[in-house]
Amino acid sequence: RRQSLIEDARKEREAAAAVAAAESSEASEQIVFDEEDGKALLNLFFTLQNAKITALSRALKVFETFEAKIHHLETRPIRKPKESLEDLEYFVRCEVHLADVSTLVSSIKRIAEDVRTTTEVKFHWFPKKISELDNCHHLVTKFDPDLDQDHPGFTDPVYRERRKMIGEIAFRYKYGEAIPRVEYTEEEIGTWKEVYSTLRELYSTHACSEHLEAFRLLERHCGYNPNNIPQLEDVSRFLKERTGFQLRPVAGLLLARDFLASLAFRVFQCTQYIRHASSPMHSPEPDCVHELLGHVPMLADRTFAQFSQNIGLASLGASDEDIEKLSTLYWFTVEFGLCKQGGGVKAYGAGLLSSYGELVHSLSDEPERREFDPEAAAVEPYQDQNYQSVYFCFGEFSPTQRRTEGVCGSIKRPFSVRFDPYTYSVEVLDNP
Ligand code: HBI
Ligand code: NLE
Ligand code: FE
Repeated sequence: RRQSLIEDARKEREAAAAVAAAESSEASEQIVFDEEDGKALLNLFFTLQNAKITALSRALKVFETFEAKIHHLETRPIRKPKESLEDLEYFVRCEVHLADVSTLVSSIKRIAEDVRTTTEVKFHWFPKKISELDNCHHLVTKFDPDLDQDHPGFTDPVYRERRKMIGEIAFRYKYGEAIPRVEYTEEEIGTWKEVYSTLRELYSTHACSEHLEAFRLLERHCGYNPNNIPQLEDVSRFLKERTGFQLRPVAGLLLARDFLASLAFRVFQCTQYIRHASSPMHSPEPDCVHELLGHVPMLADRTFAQFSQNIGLASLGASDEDIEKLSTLYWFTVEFGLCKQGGGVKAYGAGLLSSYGELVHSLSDEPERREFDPEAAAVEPYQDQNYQSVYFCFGEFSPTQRRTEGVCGSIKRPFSVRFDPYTYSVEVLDNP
């Protein structure tokens, strides 16, 4: 009997969804959520004609159908302005799947009058196992060479075509597959060679010891040299052996939420195309130079890998404001961090280690350098078009890792997560 009730509820839900989809005029005034599994807190206010008792039970049936958890249910007298009649208003506060909000509301609208609603997102959908990163592919079109007139490739149709082709690899990619190899053109290898040779000279004086050590290994085992753009599949295998991090291809700048979520599973979303030949010294967007020379060597360090994963774990299901904070923290550490080492200041941020223009700038007298403070770094404004004017500098990785965990720990969620390294999944634990 219970089984058939559930079955009925499911059918009703599907039918209601179909009706709602057909009511396209109504859809425009509703919030559309494409989240599969996140939760919303929904406040509904409505009246029922003549306070008919059958209308009330039909309304309640809707909540049952959508498995809405009712937090509060209240009837209160109101005076309808026109009729100046005493009437009853119903107020329901409930927790419901994000994806069901609009269907639930339109179902109530068919039964009740004067329906008003407010919605808050309780938490966002997030991947629970590594293969679900296949759904974390939402691109930001900010630096797209097809759309952004300031992109150095905007007026270069050959470059744009190439980006599309390499982007296709990422769009088609599914977790578990080998990352397809790209045969880079002579021009692309020329760009790589110029950046590689210049940066390699600078590293000995400008890069932190962790980067230098990993770089030596990459040159020995992973085909890093001025004449070869390493293949993501080979680099991914190397990283997996060192720290358990692996790469997956991505077609450009990702939504911060998706990008950070992958770090929780020790996956780094990695671009495969290269910057335009006309701007080798700095690019505002990630490209394979940035990933391979900046990020990969750092991800080969155990402490740094753990630090990156911690930011990722804190981001799962977090509010938009907290995602913004974690992105900013990520920006001033993983991308543009400096540290004190051997009596000098060195770079460990990938955005510095992949741009010879900014690497020199960051260690010159021009920018402001502040001592790292995680709370301050999580809210410092920044721009992503040109060199930074402020950098945060810290002593070593380990003490910072603990202090950053403080920021990560301050992220408020109605649950906590634990990574299971055997199954590459996260367990979600409800807080008491
Ligand atoms: N997407 N592909 C990609 N690479 C990044 O380094 C990256 C991103 N999206 C957002 C982002 N970095 C950061 O600005 C943080 O918001 C996480
Ligand atoms: N500015 C960096 C570079 O030129 O390599 C890329 C930064 C990406 C956030
Ligand atoms: Fe980056």
